[in-house]
Amino acid sequence: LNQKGCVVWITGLSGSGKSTLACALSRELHSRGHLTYVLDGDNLRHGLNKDLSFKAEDRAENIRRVGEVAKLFADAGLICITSLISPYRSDRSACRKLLPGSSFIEVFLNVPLEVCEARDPKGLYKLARAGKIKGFTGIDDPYETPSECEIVIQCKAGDCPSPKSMADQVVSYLEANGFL
Ligand code: GGZ
Repeated sequence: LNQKGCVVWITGLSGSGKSTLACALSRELHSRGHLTYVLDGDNLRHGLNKDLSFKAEDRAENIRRVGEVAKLFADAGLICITSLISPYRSDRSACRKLLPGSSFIEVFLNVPLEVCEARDPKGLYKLARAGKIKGFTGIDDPYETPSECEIVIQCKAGDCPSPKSMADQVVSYLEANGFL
């Protein structure tokens, strides 16, 4: 395996397309012969992190655990792609500190709340607006916009890049920085 491991940390609102990007990126990297592993927040909350709620301390613990696991994959030389809302800057920055050099690559999937809410693939925004889910990110819990991210993927209403073109943006960064 001739590959420098790293963590591609995708952050953004619920419904911003993090899992879709993670999947597209993973496919693209596989097709180029690279080993990847995707850690998806929503999936992990059914197993490793099923003891955790969405209150701030539990989100912090969720992100800490995933950061530690991502570090293990990166140590093994894989490109580990994570997709968690990871709404708090301090939690993301703690994960960054776990990784050596420039091998923590933060990707902000910048999709306006209105767009995510209009998509509402699981109907969670609707429930949050109705007060049936409390502490929902973007509604009554904060999302802190990244200030130190390596990549910003911009999406405006009615004008979002395709999953493939989002993945290509990340691939270009990985190439330019010696990870591929
Ligand atoms: C945010 C919530 C909440 C609350 C349930 N706030 O879009 P989804 O549905 O499929 O993925 C979201 C997932 C968020 O899990 P993460 O582990 O990524 O969150 S964090 O990084 O903040 O720990 C969403 C669903 O869980 N979900 N309740 N209150 N998202």
